[in-house]
Amino acid sequence: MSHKYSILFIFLLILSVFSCEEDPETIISVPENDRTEQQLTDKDSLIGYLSSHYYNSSEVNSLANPTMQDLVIIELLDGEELPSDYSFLIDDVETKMTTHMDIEYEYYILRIKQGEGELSPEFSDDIKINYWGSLTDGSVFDQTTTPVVFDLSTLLPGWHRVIPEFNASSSFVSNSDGSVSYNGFGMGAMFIPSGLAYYAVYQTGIPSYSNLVFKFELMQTESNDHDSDNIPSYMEVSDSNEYDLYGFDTDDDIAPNFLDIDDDADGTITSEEIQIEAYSDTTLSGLQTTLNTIDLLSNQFLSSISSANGTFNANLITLVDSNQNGIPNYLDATESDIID
Ligand SMILES: [Ca+2]
Ligand SMILES: [Ca+2]
Ligand SMILES: [Ca+2]
Ligand SMILES: [Ca+2]
Repeated sequence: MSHKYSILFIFLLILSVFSCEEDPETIISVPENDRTEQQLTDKDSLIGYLSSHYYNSSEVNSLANPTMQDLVIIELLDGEELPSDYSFLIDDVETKMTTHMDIEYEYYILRIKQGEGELSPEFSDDIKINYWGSLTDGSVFDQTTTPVVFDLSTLLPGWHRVIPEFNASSSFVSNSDGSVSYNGFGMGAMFIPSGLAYYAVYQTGIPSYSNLVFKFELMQTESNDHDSDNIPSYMEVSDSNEYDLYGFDTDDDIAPNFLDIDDDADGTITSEEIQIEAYSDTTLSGLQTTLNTIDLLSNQFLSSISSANGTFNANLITLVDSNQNGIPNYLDATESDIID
Protein backbone atom coordinates (compact mmCIF):
# COMPACT_ATOMS: atom_id res chain seq x y z
CA MET A 1 0.00 0.00 0.00
CA SER A 2 1.49 3.36 -0.99
CA HIS A 3 1.89 6.03 1.67
CA LYS A 4 -0.88 8.03 0.10
CA TYR A 5 -3.38 5.21 0.18
CA SER A 6 -2.43 4.28 3.71
CA ILE A 7 -3.36 7.84 4.76
CA LEU A 8 -6.64 7.56 2.89
CA PHE A 9 -7.26 4.22 4.55
CA ILE A 10 -6.63 5.69 8.00
CA PHE A 11 -8.97 8.58 7.16
CA LEU A 12 -11.76 6.16 6.15
CA LEU A 13 -11.09 4.04 9.23
CA ILE A 14 -11.46 7.11 11.45
CA LEU A 15 -14.72 8.00 9.71
CA SER A 16 -16.10 4.52 10.29
CA VAL A 17 -15.06 4.54 13.95
CA PHE A 18 -16.84 7.87 14.46
CA SER A 19 -19.99 6.65 12.77
CA CYS A 20 -20.00 3.55 14.99
CA GLU A 21 -19.76 5.73 18.06
CA GLU A 22 -22.99 7.56 17.36
CA ASP A 23 -25.64 5.93 19.46
CA PRO A 24 -28.86 5.95 17.41
CA GLU A 25 -30.87 6.31 20.62
CA THR A 26 -29.19 9.55 21.69
CA ILE A 27 -28.73 11.29 18.34
CA ILE A 28 -32.01 11.79 16.51
CA SER A 29 -32.25 13.91 13.39
CA VAL A 30 -35.55 15.61 12.62
CA PRO A 31 -36.47 16.95 9.16
CA GLU A 32 -34.36 20.05 8.60
CA ASN A 33 -35.99 23.47 8.75
CA ASP A 34 -35.20 26.01 6.07
CA ARG A 35 -31.90 27.58 7.17
CA THR A 36 -32.86 31.13 6.18
CA GLU A 37 -36.05 31.04 8.26
CA GLN A 38 -34.40 29.30 11.18
CA GLN A 39 -31.61 31.88 11.18
CA LEU A 40 -34.17 34.70 11.56
CA THR A 41 -35.88 32.90 14.45
CA ASP A 42 -32.56 32.19 16.16
CA LYS A 43 -31.34 35.77 15.76
CA ASP A 44 -34.54 37.18 17.35
CA SER A 45 -34.25 34.71 20.17
CA LEU A 46 -30.55 35.46 20.82
CA ILE A 47 -31.08 39.25 20.75
CA GLY A 48 -33.95 38.71 23.23
CA TYR A 49 -31.65 36.69 25.47
CA LEU A 50 -28.80 39.23 25.36
CA SER A 51 -31.25 42.07 26.09
CA SER A 52 -32.82 40.33 29.08
CA HIS A 53 -29.65 38.96 30.70
CA TYR A 54 -26.94 40.85 32.53
CA TYR A 55 -23.59 39.99 34.10
CA ASN A 56 -21.28 41.12 36.91
CA SER A 57 -19.23 43.41 34.65
CA SER A 58 -17.45 45.52 37.30
CA GLU A 59 -16.43 42.53 39.37
CA VAL A 60 -15.25 40.19 36.61
CA ASN A 61 -13.42 42.91 34.69
CA SER A 62 -11.47 43.92 37.81
CA LEU A 63 -9.87 40.47 38.19
CA ALA A 64 -6.32 39.76 36.95
CA ASN A 65 -7.10 36.15 36.01
CA PRO A 66 -10.89 35.91 35.65
CA THR A 67 -12.26 32.36 35.41
CA MET A 68 -15.48 30.95 33.97
CA GLN A 69 -16.88 30.69 37.49
CA ASP A 70 -16.24 34.40 38.07
CA LEU A 71 -18.51 35.32 35.15
CA VAL A 72 -22.10 35.27 36.39
CA ILE A 73 -24.97 35.70 33.91
CA ILE A 74 -28.38 36.52 35.39
CA GLU A 75 -31.84 36.95 33.89
CA LEU A 76 -33.58 40.27 34.58
CA LEU A 77 -37.03 39.36 35.81
CA ASP A 78 -40.22 41.40 35.24
CA GLY A 79 -40.27 44.54 37.37
CA GLU A 80 -36.58 44.33 38.28
CA GLU A 81 -34.06 47.10 37.61
CA LEU A 82 -30.48 46.49 36.45
CA PRO A 83 -28.31 46.58 39.60
CA SER A 84 -25.36 49.00 39.59
CA ASP A 85 -21.99 47.38 38.76
CA TYR A 86 -23.77 45.03 36.33
CA SER A 87 -24.24 45.39 32.56
CA PHE A 88 -26.65 43.96 30.06
CA LEU A 89 -24.97 41.44 27.75
CA ILE A 90 -26.36 43.24 24.69
CA ASP A 91 -24.37 46.37 25.63
CA ASP A 92 -21.01 44.59 25.90
CA VAL A 93 -20.99 41.76 23.36
CA GLU A 94 -19.23 42.06 19.99
CA THR A 95 -21.55 41.24 17.10
CA LYS A 96 -19.88 39.16 14.39
CA MET A 97 -21.03 37.97 10.97
CA THR A 98 -20.07 34.82 9.13
CA THR A 99 -21.25 32.64 6.26
CA HIS A 100 -21.97 28.97 6.90
CA MET A 101 -23.82 26.62 4.53
CA ASP A 102 -24.49 29.68 2.30
CA ILE A 103 -26.38 31.49 5.10
CA GLU A 104 -25.27 34.72 6.81
CA TYR A 105 -25.20 34.19 10.55
CA GLU A 106 -24.74 36.59 13.45
CA TYR A 107 -23.00 35.43 16.60
CA TYR A 108 -21.86 37.25 19.70
CA ILE A 109 -18.69 37.30 21.80
CA LEU A 110 -18.27 38.61 25.35
CA ARG A 111 -14.52 39.22 25.59
CA ILE A 112 -13.64 39.30 29.29
CA LYS A 113 -9.93 38.68 28.80
CA GLN A 114 -8.06 38.45 25.49
CA GLY A 115 -5.31 36.18 26.83
CA GLU A 116 -1.71 37.22 27.38
CA GLY A 117 0.07 34.41 25.51
CA GLU A 118 1.60 34.94 22.08
CA LEU A 119 -0.29 32.03 20.55
CA SER A 120 -3.79 32.13 19.17
CA PRO A 121 -5.23 29.05 17.48
CA GLU A 122 -6.34 28.65 13.90
CA PHE A 123 -9.68 26.84 13.51
CA SER A 124 -7.92 23.54 12.72
CA ASP A 125 -5.41 23.58 15.60
CA ASP A 126 -5.37 21.64 18.86
CA ILE A 127 -6.61 23.54 21.88
CA LYS A 128 -6.54 22.89 25.61
CA ILE A 129 -9.63 24.45 27.10
CA ASN A 130 -12.14 24.59 29.94
CA TYR A 131 -15.74 25.20 28.95
CA TRP A 132 -19.24 25.44 30.33
CA GLY A 133 -22.22 25.08 28.02
CA SER A 134 -25.86 25.95 28.57
CA LEU A 135 -29.08 26.50 26.67
CA THR A 136 -30.55 30.01 26.72
CA ASP A 137 -33.01 28.87 29.41
CA GLY A 138 -30.01 28.38 31.71
CA SER A 139 -29.93 24.57 31.74
CA VAL A 140 -26.31 23.38 31.70
CA PHE A 141 -25.64 20.45 29.33
CA ASP A 142 -21.88 20.10 29.75
CA GLN A 143 -18.90 21.53 31.62
CA THR A 144 -15.29 20.68 32.42
CA THR A 145 -13.44 21.02 35.71
CA THR A 146 -9.95 20.50 34.33
CA PRO A 147 -8.79 21.59 30.86
CA VAL A 148 -9.34 19.13 28.02
CA VAL A 149 -7.57 18.86 24.66
CA PHE A 150 -9.55 18.98 21.41
CA ASP A 151 -8.77 19.20 17.75
CA LEU A 152 -10.75 22.41 17.21
CA SER A 153 -11.57 21.36 13.63
CA THR A 154 -13.82 18.60 15.02
CA LEU A 155 -15.91 21.02 17.12
CA LEU A 156 -18.91 23.26 16.33
CA PRO A 157 -18.81 25.86 13.51
CA GLY A 158 -19.38 28.54 16.17
CA TRP A 159 -16.24 27.44 18.00
CA HIS A 160 -14.22 27.57 14.75
CA ARG A 161 -14.98 31.28 14.61
CA VAL A 162 -14.85 32.32 18.27
CA ILE A 163 -11.91 30.47 19.83
CA PRO A 164 -9.33 31.82 17.30
CA GLU A 165 -10.37 35.32 18.48
CA PHE A 166 -8.57 34.64 21.78
CA ASN A 167 -4.99 34.06 22.93
CA ALA A 168 -3.80 31.21 25.10
CA SER A 169 -2.11 31.60 28.50
CA SER A 170 1.25 33.33 28.91
CA SER A 171 2.71 30.71 31.24
CA PHE A 172 1.88 27.67 33.34
CA VAL A 173 3.33 25.90 36.36
CA SER A 174 3.06 22.24 37.28
CA ASN A 175 1.95 21.81 40.89
CA SER A 176 3.17 19.12 43.26
CA ASP A 177 -0.28 17.45 43.23
CA GLY A 178 0.00 16.89 39.47
CA SER A 179 -2.36 19.72 38.54
CA VAL A 180 -1.28 22.62 36.32
CA SER A 181 -1.93 26.32 36.95
CA TYR A 182 -2.23 28.63 33.95
CA ASN A 183 -1.59 32.38 33.96
CA GLY A 184 -3.05 35.00 31.69
CA PHE A 185 -5.37 32.69 29.74
CA GLY A 186 -8.02 34.02 27.40
CA MET A 187 -11.53 33.96 28.88
CA GLY A 188 -14.92 34.89 27.53
CA ALA A 189 -18.33 33.70 26.46
CA MET A 190 -20.01 33.04 23.13
CA PHE A 191 -23.66 33.14 22.15
CA ILE A 192 -24.21 31.17 18.95
CA PRO A 193 -27.28 30.38 16.82
CA SER A 194 -28.32 26.77 16.28
CA GLY A 195 -27.07 27.07 12.68
CA LEU A 196 -23.50 27.38 14.02
CA ALA A 197 -24.17 24.64 16.60
CA TYR A 198 -25.98 21.29 16.30
CA TYR A 199 -28.88 22.67 14.21
CA ALA A 200 -31.49 19.91 13.66
CA VAL A 201 -29.50 17.19 15.40
CA TYR A 202 -30.87 16.38 18.84
CA GLN A 203 -28.29 15.52 21.50
CA THR A 204 -28.73 14.57 25.11
CA GLY A 205 -29.64 17.80 26.92
CA ILE A 206 -29.75 19.81 23.66
CA PRO A 207 -33.06 19.86 21.74
CA SER A 208 -33.01 20.44 17.97
CA TYR A 209 -32.56 24.10 16.96
CA SER A 210 -31.04 25.20 20.26
CA ASN A 211 -29.05 28.40 20.48
CA LEU A 212 -26.12 27.82 22.80
CA VAL A 213 -24.16 29.75 25.41
CA PHE A 214 -20.56 28.78 26.19
CA LYS A 215 -18.15 30.22 28.72
CA PHE A 216 -14.53 29.16 28.15
CA GLU A 217 -10.91 29.50 29.26
CA LEU A 218 -8.28 28.97 26.53
CA MET A 219 -5.14 27.52 28.13
CA GLN A 220 -2.92 26.30 25.28
CA THR A 221 -2.88 25.78 21.56
CA GLU A 222 -0.72 23.88 19.10
CA SER A 223 -0.58 24.06 15.33
CA ASN A 224 -2.03 21.13 13.38
CA ASP A 225 -0.70 19.72 10.12
CA HIS A 226 -2.85 16.59 9.88
CA ASP A 227 -0.96 15.06 6.93
CA SER A 228 2.53 16.34 7.93
CA ASP A 229 3.18 17.78 4.47
CA ASN A 230 4.42 21.08 5.97
CA ILE A 231 1.30 22.96 4.88
CA PRO A 232 -0.63 23.66 8.11
CA SER A 233 -4.20 22.38 7.94
CA TYR A 234 -5.84 25.81 8.17
CA MET A 235 -4.12 26.62 4.83
CA GLU A 236 -5.43 23.47 3.14
CA VAL A 237 -8.87 24.95 2.52
CA SER A 238 -10.45 26.40 -0.61
CA ASP A 239 -10.36 30.12 -1.36
CA SER A 240 -14.15 30.22 -1.12
CA ASN A 241 -14.52 28.74 2.37
CA GLU A 242 -11.80 29.27 4.95
CA TYR A 243 -13.36 26.71 7.34
CA ASP A 244 -13.98 23.86 4.90
CA LEU A 245 -11.33 21.16 5.28
CA TYR A 246 -13.31 18.29 3.77
CA GLY A 247 -14.61 20.08 0.65
CA PHE A 248 -11.18 20.94 -0.77
CA ASP A 249 -9.70 18.12 -2.85
CA THR A 250 -7.48 19.48 -5.64
CA ASP A 251 -6.91 16.11 -7.32
CA ASP A 252 -10.41 14.67 -6.70
CA ASP A 253 -9.05 11.45 -5.20
CA ILE A 254 -11.41 11.46 -2.16
CA ALA A 255 -8.57 12.41 0.24
CA PRO A 256 -9.14 16.12 1.01
CA ASN A 257 -5.99 18.25 0.82
CA PHE A 258 -5.48 18.41 4.58
CA LEU A 259 -5.19 14.57 4.60
CA ASP A 260 -3.35 14.24 1.28
CA ILE A 261 0.46 14.13 1.15
CA ASP A 262 0.48 14.59 -2.65
CA ASP A 263 -2.18 17.24 -3.12
CA ASP A 264 -2.05 17.40 -6.92
CA ALA A 265 -1.43 13.66 -7.53
CA ASP A 266 1.56 14.27 -9.77
CA GLY A 267 3.63 11.63 -7.99
CA THR A 268 5.82 14.13 -6.11
CA ILE A 269 4.80 14.62 -2.50
CA THR A 270 3.82 18.11 -1.41
CA SER A 271 6.73 18.53 0.99
CA GLU A 272 9.12 18.09 -1.98
CA GLU A 273 7.29 20.68 -4.08
CA ILE A 274 7.71 23.50 -1.58
CA GLN A 275 10.90 25.16 -0.34
CA ILE A 276 11.66 24.53 3.33
CA GLU A 277 14.36 26.56 5.06
CA ALA A 278 15.07 25.44 8.62
CA TYR A 279 15.90 27.81 11.49
CA SER A 280 16.95 26.75 14.96
CA ASP A 281 18.33 28.21 18.17
CA THR A 282 19.10 26.96 21.66
CA THR A 283 16.73 29.55 23.12
CA LEU A 284 13.16 30.41 22.22
CA SER A 285 13.85 34.14 22.38
CA GLY A 286 16.93 33.75 20.18
CA LEU A 287 14.89 31.94 17.53
CA GLN A 288 12.08 34.50 17.76
CA THR A 289 14.58 37.34 17.30
CA THR A 290 15.92 35.68 14.14
CA LEU A 291 12.44 34.98 12.76
CA ASN A 292 11.40 38.59 13.39
CA THR A 293 14.12 39.80 11.01
CA ILE A 294 12.66 37.84 8.08
CA ASP A 295 10.67 39.91 5.58
CA LEU A 296 8.05 37.46 4.40
CA LEU A 297 7.12 37.52 0.72
CA SER A 298 3.48 36.96 -0.22
CA ASN A 299 4.19 33.30 -1.02
CA GLN A 300 6.03 32.62 2.26
CA PHE A 301 5.02 31.78 5.80
CA LEU A 302 6.66 30.58 9.00
CA SER A 303 5.75 27.28 10.56
CA SER A 304 4.94 27.18 14.26
CA ILE A 305 7.93 26.76 16.59
CA SER A 306 8.65 23.29 17.90
CA SER A 307 11.24 22.16 20.41
CA ALA A 308 13.28 18.96 20.69
CA ASN A 309 16.31 18.10 22.83
CA GLY A 310 16.83 21.67 23.97
CA THR A 311 16.68 23.16 20.47
CA PHE A 312 13.91 25.36 19.14
CA ASN A 313 13.03 24.92 15.48
CA ALA A 314 10.89 26.62 12.85
CA ASN A 315 10.68 26.45 9.08
CA LEU A 316 10.40 29.21 6.51
CA ILE A 317 8.10 27.78 3.84
CA THR A 318 8.07 29.18 0.31
CA LEU A 319 5.26 28.10 -2.00
CA VAL A 320 7.28 27.97 -5.20
CA ASP A 321 5.49 28.59 -8.51
CA SER A 322 8.14 27.65 -11.13
CA ASN A 323 6.06 28.29 -14.26
CA GLN A 324 4.53 31.44 -12.72
CA ASN A 325 0.97 30.52 -13.63
CA GLY A 326 -0.38 31.60 -10.23
CA ILE A 327 -0.70 28.02 -8.96
CA PRO A 328 2.06 26.87 -6.59
CA ASN A 329 3.86 23.69 -7.69
CA TYR A 330 2.31 21.53 -4.96
CA LEU A 331 -1.19 22.22 -6.36
CA ASP A 332 -0.14 22.24 -10.01
CA ALA A 333 -0.09 18.76 -11.56
CA THR A 334 1.62 20.14 -14.68
CA GLU A 335 4.57 21.33 -12.60
CA SER A 336 6.57 18.76 -10.68
CA ASP A 337 10.03 20.27 -10.19
CA ILE A 338 11.43 18.85 -6.99
CA ILE A 339 12.61 21.72 -4.79
CA ASP A 340 15.93 21.13 -3.06
CA1 LIG B 1 -0.90 19.63 5.75
CA1 LIG C 1 -6.68 14.83 -2.80
CA1 LIG D 1 -1.92 18.09 1.91
CA1 LIG E 1 2.52 16.78 -5.86
